[in-house]
Amino acid sequence: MTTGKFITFEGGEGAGKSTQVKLLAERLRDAAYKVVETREPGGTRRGEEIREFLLSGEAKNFGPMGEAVLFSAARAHHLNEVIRPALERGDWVLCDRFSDSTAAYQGAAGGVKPGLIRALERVAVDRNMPDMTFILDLPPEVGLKRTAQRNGGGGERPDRFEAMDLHFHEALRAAFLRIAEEQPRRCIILDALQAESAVAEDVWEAIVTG
Ligand code: Z5A
Repeated sequence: MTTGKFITFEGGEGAGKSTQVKLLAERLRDAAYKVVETREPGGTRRGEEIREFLLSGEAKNFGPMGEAVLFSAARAHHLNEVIRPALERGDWVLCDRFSDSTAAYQGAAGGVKPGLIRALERVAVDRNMPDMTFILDLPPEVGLKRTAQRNGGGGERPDRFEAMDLHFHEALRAAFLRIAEEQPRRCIILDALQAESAVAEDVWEAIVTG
């Protein structure tokens, strides 16, 4: 593990992506690697503004295609400002969601045609696909229960995507599994029903074996 790698974490709500980003970052830092932790949408000041616009539901009237364009614009900026410079320095970049989320949420579950999703990916991401992507897989009802508990027993309003029905979340799960099947060299499916520490062990094993 001499130079940095671009690692992304994908999956449905409450699958444990943010938790695993933190655990892997700690482990890499303990091994003296430089690590940048980031997320999508977000990662830059402008990206966080677009995040607020999208997750508040204000952009919903643009429809899934308009939202896909906004996610992609934020992504292109994030790559230019944060991800590429970090990789050029030799740092590791751990990103909570990336372009597979656009393919799953706006594409498979949202109905934007695969050709349009691929075109957006070519424009926003080009050759900067992740070296490795962990797909954290679990039944959506378990993930949604976890996020409701984390948000204080459901007292907080769900965001634009958390508020979608179970059918949408099941379509998402199937979409992530399909992406992993289509791109087995990049994607690793993890059983996210396991304890946090067990998932973290699976992540670490994949990182060291490479
Ligand atoms: N979106 C999109 O539509 N298109 C795109 O292109 C992109 C994104 C990039 C971002 O929201 C939203 O944007 C997202 C998709 C959409 N939809 N929503 N909502 P976000 O970043 O706020 O939310 P998220 O990405 O879905 O993450 P999350 O809900 O915060 O979940 P998570 O990061 O996967 O899980 P966590 O925060 O690590 O864990 C959740 C809770 O479960 C927490 O209390 C943990 O302590 C607990 N946890 C974690 N792991 C475990 C295990 N293994 N066992 C038990 N409990 C656990």
